[in-house]
Amino acid sequence: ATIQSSTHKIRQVENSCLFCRIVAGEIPATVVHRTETTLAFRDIDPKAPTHVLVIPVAHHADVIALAADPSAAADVLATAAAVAEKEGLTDGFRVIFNTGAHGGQEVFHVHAHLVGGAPLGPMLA
Ligand code: DGP
Repeated sequence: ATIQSSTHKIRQVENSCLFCRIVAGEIPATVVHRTETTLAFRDIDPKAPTHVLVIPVAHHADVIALAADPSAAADVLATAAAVAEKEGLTDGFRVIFNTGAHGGQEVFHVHAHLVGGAPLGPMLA
């Protein structure tokens, strides 16, 4: 399916994809930042004081697919950095892409978890 964006470019939407539906406004989310190519919204089950998901508007299943679109990958990282600044994460944060079964990925529209706002402890506990 395709939908019109605000700048009238046609973009690809996967109707069955939860995060495409959030982009399309069909499912509500607490949006904290938006660009032409990215969306950042609060995780429904936050694991830290700040837990924001940053996604490309265009559907890419995982970080491997995102890496094949360098412009979208850079935009996702730039939005993560902008949200970290907006959220006041001056003491640091993590940006995590869970990938595949061993990575614990549950939603197959690539998303960066931006987590911070408290000391996060060792990553591999
Ligand atoms: P992952 O395991 O990396 O695929 O993480 C998926 C994350 O998405 C998980 O932390 C919970 C979050 N999530 C799942 N469904 C929704 C939703 O409908 N809205 C929001 N805001 N977050 C969601």
